[in-house]
Amino acid sequence: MSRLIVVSNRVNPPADPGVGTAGGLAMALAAALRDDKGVWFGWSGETVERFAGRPKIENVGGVTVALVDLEEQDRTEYYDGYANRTLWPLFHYRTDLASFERSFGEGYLRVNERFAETLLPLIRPDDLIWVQDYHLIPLGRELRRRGIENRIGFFLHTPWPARRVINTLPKHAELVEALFAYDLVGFHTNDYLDSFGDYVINEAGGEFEWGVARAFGRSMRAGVFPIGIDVEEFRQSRKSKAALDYFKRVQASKINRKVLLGVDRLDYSKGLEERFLAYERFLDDNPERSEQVFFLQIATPSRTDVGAYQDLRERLDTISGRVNGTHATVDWVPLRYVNQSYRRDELCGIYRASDIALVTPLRDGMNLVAKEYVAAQDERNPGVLILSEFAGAAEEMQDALIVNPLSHEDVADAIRRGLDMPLAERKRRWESLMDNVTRGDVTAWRDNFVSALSGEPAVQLAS
Ligand code: GDG
Repeated sequence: MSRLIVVSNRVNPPADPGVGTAGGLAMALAAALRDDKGVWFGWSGETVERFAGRPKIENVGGVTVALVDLEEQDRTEYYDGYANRTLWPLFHYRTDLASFERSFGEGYLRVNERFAETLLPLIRPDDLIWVQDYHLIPLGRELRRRGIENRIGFFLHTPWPARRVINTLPKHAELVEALFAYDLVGFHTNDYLDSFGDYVINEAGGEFEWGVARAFGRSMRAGVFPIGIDVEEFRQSRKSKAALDYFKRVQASKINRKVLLGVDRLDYSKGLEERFLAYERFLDDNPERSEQVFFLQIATPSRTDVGAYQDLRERLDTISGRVNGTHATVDWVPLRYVNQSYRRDELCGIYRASDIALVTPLRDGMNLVAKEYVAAQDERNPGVLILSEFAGAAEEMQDALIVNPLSHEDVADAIRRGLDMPLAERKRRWESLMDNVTRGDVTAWRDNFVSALSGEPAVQLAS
C-alpha cells in the first residue's frame, strides 16, 4: 500500500485530539493522518541562523511528523510576506491590502525550493504526495525538477478568486503555471473551480473540460473536494466534562436571554467588523428586543505582526466599546467580545448553548465553524445557523439562513428571523444541514481526494 505524505506550511497536530486548540486545517489533517501510516511534513515554526535542510522526525498524537527549521529572512519574506501579505489578501479579494514586494516573491520561491530539497530523501517511489494550500503552490514543480515522478496533488483551502482579481498579482501566470506540475488540484467549491477554469481558458489560452485542464503545454485534473469536520470526534466531545461545564456556564449566564455566537480567527476575511455593525443595527432597529439577547464573539488573535490585523483589532475594540457604551444597562452587556481561545471540547459546549451562530465571513474558502456549530447542536432543540453567501460552506449548506454579510440590514433581518424561528423549522433545517455535515466529513474529503489522486492521470500533451 502506498503511503501518504502530507505537506503543509505548519505542522501542528493536536497532542490529544480532543483538547487541541489547532485551527481548521490542522484538525482536518491530523484526523486524516492519524489512522494512516502517513507522514506530515512542514515548517516547525522555528528559525535558525543557517538553514540545515535536515528534518526533525517526531511522533505527535499518533502522527509521524517531519519538521524543518527556516531562516529569519524566510519567515519575513515567505510567511509574513508572500503568504500573509500577498496571497492571503489577494485570494480573499482584498487587493487593497495586498503588497507586491519582489523580495516576498523571491523568498516564497526559495522556501519552496528548501521544502523540496528537504523532503526529497523521505520520498519512496510509491508514495502519494499531497501538498496543502497557497504557501506551497510551487512545491510540486520543484519536486518534479528534482526528478520526482510520484503522484502529487495540491489542495487549496482558500477561495480561488475571479480571474480579474488574480490578474492583479505580478507574475500571476507563473503561479498558475506551477499548478500544472501537479496531477490533481482540488478546490472546496464549484465556484472556485469555475474561476480557475475561466483563468485557464481566457487568460492562459488553454482548455478546461470534464475536469481536465490543459495549458502551458501540460495537462492535469482539477476537481471539487469540499472539506468537512471530524463529525464523530465532535459528537463524542459533546459528552465530555469540559463541554458540559461550558454548556452550563453559558446557560447560567443567559438568564432567559438568547445567545448569538461568533467564533473566528481575528482575520479581516471573517467579516467581524461588518458583523458587529449589523448587530448594532439590529439593536438600534429593535429596541423592544434588546435585553432579550446578547452576542458572544470569540475572536482568537491571529497574525498579530501584520499591520492590517492590528488595525482590524483596533477598529473592533472601538465598535464593541461603542455598542456596549450605547446599549448596556446595569445588568445587561449586549456584546461580549472575547480575545482568547478555548479548547475544542469547551468550544463544543459553547456552540451547543448558543441559539444562533453568526458565520458571516466576507470571503472564506469553506468555514469549518459553520459545520462544527451544526454538529454540536442538541437534535431536540437545535440552534439556527446564519451563514454568509461568500463562505464556501454556503454551496452545501443552503438550509442555513443565507445572508449577504455586507448588508447590515440583511444580517439584522436574519437575526430577527432566527430568534423567532419555530422549533419545527429549526429541526427541519438542522436535520438537512446535519445530514450534509455527516456525509461530507473529513474522512470523505480525504478519501475522495486520495482516491482521485491515485486514479487515472490526465493524458499529457505532446510537447
Ligand atoms: C482555513 C480557511 C477553511 C477558532 N477559535 C478557536 C478554535 N477555532 C477553530 C474552529 C475551526 C477553526 O479554528 C477555524 O476554521 P475555519 O474553517 O473557520 O477557518 P481558517 O482557520 O481560516 O481555515 C477556511 C479551512 O482552512 C479548512 O480548509 O474552511 O476557509 O480559511 O475548527 O473551531 N479552536 C479552538 N479554540 C478557539 O478559540 N480550539
